[in-house]
Amino acid sequence: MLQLLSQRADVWGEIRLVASKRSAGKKLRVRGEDVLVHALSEKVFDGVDVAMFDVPDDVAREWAPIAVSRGAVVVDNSGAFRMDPDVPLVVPEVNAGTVRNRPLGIVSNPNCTTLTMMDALGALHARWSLESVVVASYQAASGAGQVGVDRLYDELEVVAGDRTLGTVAGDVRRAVEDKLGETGSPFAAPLALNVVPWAGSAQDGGWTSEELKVRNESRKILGLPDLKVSATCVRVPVVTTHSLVVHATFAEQVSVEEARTTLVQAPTVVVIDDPGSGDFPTPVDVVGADPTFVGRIRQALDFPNTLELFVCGDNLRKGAALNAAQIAELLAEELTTT
Ligand code: 11C
Repeated sequence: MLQLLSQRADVWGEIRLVASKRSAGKKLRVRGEDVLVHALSEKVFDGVDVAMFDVPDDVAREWAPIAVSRGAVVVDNSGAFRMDPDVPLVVPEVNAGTVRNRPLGIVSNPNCTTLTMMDALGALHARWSLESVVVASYQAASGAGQVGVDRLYDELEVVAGDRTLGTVAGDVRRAVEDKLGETGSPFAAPLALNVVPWAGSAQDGGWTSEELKVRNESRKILGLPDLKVSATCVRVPVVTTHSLVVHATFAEQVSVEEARTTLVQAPTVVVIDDPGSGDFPTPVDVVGADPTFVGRIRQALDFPNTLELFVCGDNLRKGAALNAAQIAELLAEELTTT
């Protein structure tokens, strides 16, 4: 977030940094200046127009209303308020207008997996009515935070150099657990040399919280409360950038050429789709970039109104900090023009 605020247009007078007591007193670099970190308190929000929250759900639930009571509009990156009907869930390229309808003074930033496909699906839905989405995610370790990135690198160090690993059931797990212990991983299984079909917490019916977020948040952002969505979320040994395989069905047949043109014309979507020349997006080529990257656009052979897409997006940028910054900029524009 600090990096993004340093890279984007300066619409902010003062940037005030707030954190827990543990970090208070430190200085962090923002927009070329060393800025003091304040301890979280009610008073610290006085005089703040827009408060960007990047904290766990329970902290957001407690402190967002306090920031609002002190006069700020809150942009919240947690899951605490996303499905509240009085809180808009905003992706500026898709539903920017909803930001003004915020009776609680809070605007939510969507989950990174949902965000990875929203710009592309929003552009297609604006032209052809979307009826259903079946999606499988390939989620990066950084979705689980710094602890996830550290764990992936630690596991990769354990397995590096042993060319026998991954050939016998249980050998990778044993090697990782012997060196790193059986507990302490944010992932449900070893991530090195593996894929793990689990992200988030357990929910009814065998679903994960992440899969339900993709369903519920997509419906809310696209304004389609009955959109049929089915998601399976999978963690892969990638540091940063989530990828999604999207099976999107529309009310009518959509030609690949027209879909490609629509996506190319979408300002924040980049189409890389020449598989014959080996051109398609992959996480290692996308990381650090702002747009949504789309490739492998195909007409599903047995589903006449369905397109298959492979989508990649940096989960820390568009999937989190960038979208939150864009929302804050919408608010800044509104607050300076009204
Ligand atoms: C992950 N998408 O990759 C999650 C992280 O609802 O904001 C973000 C969770 C959220 O693990």
